[in-house]
Amino acid sequence: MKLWLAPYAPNPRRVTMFLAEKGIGEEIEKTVLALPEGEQRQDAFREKSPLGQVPCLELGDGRILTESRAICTYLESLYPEPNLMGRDGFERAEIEMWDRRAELMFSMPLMLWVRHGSPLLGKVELNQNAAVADYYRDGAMRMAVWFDGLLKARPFIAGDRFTSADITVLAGMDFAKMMRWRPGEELPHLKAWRARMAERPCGQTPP
Ligand SMILES: N[C@@H](CCC(=O)N[C@@H](CS)C(=O)NCC(=O)O)C(=O)O
Repeated sequence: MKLWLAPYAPNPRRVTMFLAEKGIGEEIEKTVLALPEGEQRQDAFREKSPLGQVPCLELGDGRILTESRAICTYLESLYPEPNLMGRDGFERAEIEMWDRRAELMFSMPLMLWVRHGSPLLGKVELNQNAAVADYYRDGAMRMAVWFDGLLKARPFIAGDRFTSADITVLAGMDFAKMMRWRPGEELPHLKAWRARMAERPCGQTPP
């Protein structure tokens, strides 16, 4: 299998963190694209990933998957242990619920804040808009408070064990370092969770 990714890109990092937690990071061939140079928009790559986005996974038989969560779902089926996405129907749905909340309401707003607000992303987000950056920052900060409250009563995003939902939150939060944001004393539970994540295989993966 081949995986296309890019440095500092949070969605491919969801996959590399997932691989790290499975302990199979070395088993997949990786190709690194330079997003600021527009390599993701070149025809050869678009034939694989029509939206010109990473991550992109190509199987040995040439079949392609894009979308970070879909790639993780497939990898979970190949490498079921340690389980990161649920063991039975209810648990799978519950983890998906938390993963989608994490992605849609927190990590994606964080990513859009960075895309629209960081001068370093000007060659990737070609329509940067400061008002859009502010809008998503405010939404993400409201959700940071919500997740902080959640983590007061549980050790992980989806409950009492580490899952793909933790990876999704971590990917967004680490990307937001580009805006010099990280949870501080005002978000003690999110800050403590981040410190725990740093000790895990996912926390050791390069940005
Ligand atoms: N929903 C997709 C989003 C993929 C995505 O936005 N990838 C970014 C990097 S994090 C990208 O390839 N951007 C290239 C561009 O915008 O030109 C996923 O979860 O994989």
